[in-house]
Amino acid sequence: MQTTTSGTTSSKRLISALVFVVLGVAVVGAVGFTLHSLSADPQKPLYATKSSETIVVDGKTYPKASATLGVYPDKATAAEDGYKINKKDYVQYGPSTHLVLPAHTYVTVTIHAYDGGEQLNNPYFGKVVGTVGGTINIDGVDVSNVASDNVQHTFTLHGIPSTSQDPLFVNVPLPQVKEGDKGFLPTQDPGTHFKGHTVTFSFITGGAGDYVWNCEYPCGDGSYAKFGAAMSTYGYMSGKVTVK
Ligand SMILES: [Cu+2]
Repeated sequence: MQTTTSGTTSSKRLISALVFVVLGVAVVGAVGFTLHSLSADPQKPLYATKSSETIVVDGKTYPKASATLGVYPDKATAAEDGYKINKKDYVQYGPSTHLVLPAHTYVTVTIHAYDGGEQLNNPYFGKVVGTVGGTINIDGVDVSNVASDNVQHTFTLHGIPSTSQDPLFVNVPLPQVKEGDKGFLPTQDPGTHFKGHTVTFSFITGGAGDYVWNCEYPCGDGSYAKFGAAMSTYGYMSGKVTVK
């Protein structure tokens, strides 16, 4: 009798120990999975297309590469360019917010920008910074700044100061598509079928490194002084740049 009782008790103990271990593994797994999905790329990375051409800048020869992005007021407009990548109907960059660029390369980025806007809260981000020649090309015209009340979004690429990777800072203000009573007005830009602006700029990457970019125009919803929604959700107005 004594033996049976003690046998039952120890098998109960064994079962509860096993349940405890299984639950522990499940909790660790769930936390790991959540952290992994939070840090994962929201879209497939966009690799810049390498060219066989080279270019000489300040006496140095660089290989060339290019990438094309779009900026859209909503999911439907992104879908018109073939990008069905995001769950939320926010303003968004596409096709990816993670760019992968080759090191020590002259990178040319083209952005088709289809949104309206209001006023930058920091006029600094209306200035072009860090591009070759200090300019960007908007619908065929080189400019070095966009008025702070004419910006729809910015592409602002930066990294933390570091001894282990080269500095990289690029700020590109994108001009607004003007709006009338019935929505967006046609533009002069055939590159976007007269629906947006085509903005082209080039910069030179250093060595391998991890950088981030974000939009500095407050384009979120009304919460947090327009820094909510698209501005506070990763993968719409913010992303990564990997140089390798
Ligand atoms: Cu924005």
